[in-house]
Amino acid sequence: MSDTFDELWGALAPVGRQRTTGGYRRFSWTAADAEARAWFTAAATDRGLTVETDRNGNLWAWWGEPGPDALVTGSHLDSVPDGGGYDGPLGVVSALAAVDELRARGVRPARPLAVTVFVEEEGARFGVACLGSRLLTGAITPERARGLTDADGITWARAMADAGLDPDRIGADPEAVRRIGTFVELHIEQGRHLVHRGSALGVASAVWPHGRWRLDFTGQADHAGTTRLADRNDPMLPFAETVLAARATAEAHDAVATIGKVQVHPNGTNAIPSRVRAWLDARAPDEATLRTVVDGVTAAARRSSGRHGVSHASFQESFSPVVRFREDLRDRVAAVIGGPDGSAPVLPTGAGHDAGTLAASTATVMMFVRNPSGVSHAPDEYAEPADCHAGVTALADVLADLLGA
Ligand code: HGY
Ligand code: MN
Ligand code: MN
Ligand code: MN
Repeated sequence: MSDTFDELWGALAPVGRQRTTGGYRRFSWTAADAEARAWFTAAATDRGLTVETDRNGNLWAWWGEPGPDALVTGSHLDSVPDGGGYDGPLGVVSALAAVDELRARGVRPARPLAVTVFVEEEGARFGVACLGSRLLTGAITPERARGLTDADGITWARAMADAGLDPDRIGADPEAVRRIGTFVELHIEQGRHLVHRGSALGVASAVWPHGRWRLDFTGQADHAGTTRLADRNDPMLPFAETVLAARATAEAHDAVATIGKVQVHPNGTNAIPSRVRAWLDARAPDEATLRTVVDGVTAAARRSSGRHGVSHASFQESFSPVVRFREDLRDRVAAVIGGPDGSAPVLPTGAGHDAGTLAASTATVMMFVRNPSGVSHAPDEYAEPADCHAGVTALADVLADLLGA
C-alpha cells in the first residue's frame, strides 16, 4: 500500500488557512488559490502526470495521453469564507494518492486517467457555484461568467486575466466533456448519515435541487437620531421579517433555507440604511417543493416591504436541478467500496458538487468519507485520518474496477 496521503495533505493544509480561526479563505484567482494550484501542479508533475489548464481555468493532470473514454477523478481547492479544509481538497489529495496506490499495485491504465481541479466550485468570490464545471458543460454562458463580480467589483474576466489566463477563451468545451468516460468525485460527507450508519464510506444517490436568489430591499437613508419611527422607510425591517419567513417556510416544507450573506448600505451605525441586499440559499428534496419555498419567501419579502414603505426586488442568481446519479454506477461503486460486509450506504446530499454539474452529460459517481461532527463550510470540518486513508484505498479500488484492472 502506497501511503502518500499524509505527505500530500501536510503540504496543502497550510495554503489559505487563516491563523485567527484555522478556517480557510481560498478564493478563486487570489494568491492563496495560485499557491494551491501551484501545489497541485507540482504534486502531479512529480508523479509524471501531464498538467494542462483548460480554457476555463480547470486543471487536468493526465496519466497517459489525454484521450476518449478517460477515467477522471478530482474535486476543487477553493473554499467558502472561513471554510473547512476537507471540502474539495480531500477529493483532490485522495485522487493523487490513489494514483500512487494504483502504481504501487502495478496497475497500468488501459485508458487515459486524469485528476482534475475545478475552479470556483464554491462560488464564494463570484457568486455562482460550480462555475468551472458549468462553463465546461455550457451550463452558464461565457458572457454571464465574464461579468460576474466580487465584493470589490472585480469581474471574473479581470481576475482570470490577472492570473494569466485569457477570459475571451472561456466557454463550453464539448471536446473536453466528450473525453470524459466516467467522473468519480470523492468528498467529505457534509452531514452525519455515515456516522449514524457506522460506516467510513458511502455513495451519493442524488443531489437536492438548490439555488441562490438575491433579495434587494430599498428604503430611505436618514439620520438614526433625528428621524421619527413613523417617518422611516427602513429596509432592515422587511429584511429581518424575511429571514424569519425563510426559516418558517422551509420548516413547513421539510426544506432548508439560509440567509448567510448580507450587504447593508451605507452600513453606518448612526444611519438608517438606504438598501439591504441579502442572498437566499434554498434547497429541497424536489424541485416543486423548492419552488414553493422560494415563492413563499419572495412573497413574504414583498408583503413586508409594502408594509414598511420599502421597495423589493428578487433575482435568481443560480439554480441547480435535482441530480440523480446513474444507479448502475452507484450500485457498482457501493459494492466495490462496501467490501465483504456488503454494499456501502447510499445517501442523498443537500450539497452541490461539480459531479452534479457533470452528471447532466457524463457517467458520474460520488463517494463520501465520514465526517464525525457533520460540520462543513466551517473551520471545525474534519475527517479522521483512518477514514481518509480508507477513502484513498476505496478510490483506488473503484478506479481499478472501472479500469478493469
Ligand atoms: O454550496 C454547496 O452546496 C457546495 O458546497 N458548493
Ligand atoms: Mn462546499
Ligand atoms: Mn465541495
Ligand atoms: Mn452627524
